[in-house]
Amino acid sequence: MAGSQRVFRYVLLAVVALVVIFFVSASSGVGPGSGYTQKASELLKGQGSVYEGSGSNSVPAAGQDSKAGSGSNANPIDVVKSVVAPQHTAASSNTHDTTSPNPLSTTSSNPPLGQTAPGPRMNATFVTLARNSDVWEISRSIRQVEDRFNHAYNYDWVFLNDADFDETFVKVTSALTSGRTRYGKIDSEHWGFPDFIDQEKARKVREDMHERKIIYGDSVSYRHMCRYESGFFFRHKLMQEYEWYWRVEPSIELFCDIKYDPFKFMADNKKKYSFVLSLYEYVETIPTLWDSVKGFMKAHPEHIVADNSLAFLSDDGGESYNHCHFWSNFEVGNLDWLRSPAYVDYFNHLDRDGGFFYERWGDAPVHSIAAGLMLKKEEIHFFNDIAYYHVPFTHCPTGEQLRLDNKCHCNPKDNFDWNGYSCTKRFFEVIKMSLPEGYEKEQ
Ligand SMILES: Nc1nc2c(ncn2[C@@H]2O[C@H](COP(=O)(O)OP(=O)(O)O)[C@@H](O)[C@H]2O)c(=O)[nH]1
Ligand SMILES: *[C@@H]1O[C@H](CO)[C@@H](O)[C@H](O)[C@H]1NC(C)=O
Ligand SMILES: [Mg+2]
Repeated sequence: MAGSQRVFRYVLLAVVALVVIFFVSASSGVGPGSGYTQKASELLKGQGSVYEGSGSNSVPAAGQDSKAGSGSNANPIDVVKSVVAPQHTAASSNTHDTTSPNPLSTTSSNPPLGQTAPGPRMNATFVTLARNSDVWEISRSIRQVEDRFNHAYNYDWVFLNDADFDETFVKVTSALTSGRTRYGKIDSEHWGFPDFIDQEKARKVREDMHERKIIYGDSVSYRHMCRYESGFFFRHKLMQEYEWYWRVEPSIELFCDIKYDPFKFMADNKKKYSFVLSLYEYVETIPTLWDSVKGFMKAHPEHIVADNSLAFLSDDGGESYNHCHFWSNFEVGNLDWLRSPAYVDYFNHLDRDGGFFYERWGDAPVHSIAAGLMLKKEEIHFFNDIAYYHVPFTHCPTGEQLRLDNKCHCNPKDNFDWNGYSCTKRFFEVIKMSLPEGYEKEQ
């Protein structure tokens, strides 16, 4: 009897094993996981060809839309999405749809994170300046912007680069975005040394700044980037098509849901420029910037607006600069203002003085000073409810209820706003706005 019991145990074990194998193979064959595996391997294949240097991996210059819809040059990822979509609808009516992994689902697309927001859309786009090597860092940023806001609004996203974007960059970024993606190459006259710059003098400055260990002090490309963001991105052919922009850099974080349209908020409230973080600029990078600004004010008094926020920039009525600026890695702003004669005259004046190359002027103080002198106070907006991180600073909204209502995941202790190195308190004073309720307890 002992022998037949053992045989029975073996048979039982074999049956159990077969059942397990059956379920595992069935679910991995058609489950959502397999869709992703396929997509991931396709991406890897694509990347491989880029590294092998197939020669045809560059995107043609400015003006290419990657999400062209149903045309022959349609994004392969969009094609995948549209092919599987109807099957998904059919599967979701099945009662087995709630298991995970779902053995009956034949789709690889996620249900939408939220419904599309009703109402009008502004003439607006996200804009990112990036290198191909930034692809994974910008992917993190895009994912957060989409999850926290754009999945419901589907605004376009313009990517700009001084080189051609490669296949991987285009594929990955267009897969992550809910709106149309567009890829532009920067004209060489917008990215390079103007002819009036003395190369020898500029080189000596870089060597000197390198020795003094000034951040990016020896970098040529960083200077081109700062000059481009100061004076040219809004004039790019692709950007000419929009009235509003939202700048996004690699490796940023958004900590709260954004449940309304910041572009529409700007338009409805007659705002032209906005910020979330402000601070004092590193003086070594801009020793003569204010001299150049004073030269501009003298040459173009007609561009200086009466009800400006000079008091945010200067403690002595404009004699000297206090180095306060809005951090420009986040900006929601009006492109028509940047393209206005006032701003263009301002940029040209600064550019002629050479400080983008003979010093290391950043686009943040350049934009901020323009906003402070050429916009009315009330045209500049502080977005307390857009929670944001760019190394090394965090803006975590003041006000616990606001943070809870918007599902924020930042630590309020990390908020930089009421820190002594922030200029945000000064901004509140200048625009005569009372500080947010409870700020004392959150500093
Ligand atoms: N295409 C291109 N983009 C650049 C270059 N240098 C910087 N950027 C972009 O310009 C922005 C600012 O650069 P980043 O390295 O973040 O500077 P930081 O934030 O001041 O430390 C980011 O969006 C970068 O991706 C460059 O040489 N070429
Ligand atoms: C969007 O704004 C740009 C720049 O102001 C303008 O040229 C374009 O006609 C606008 N598009 C629409 C649809 O309003
Ligand atoms: Mg950055």
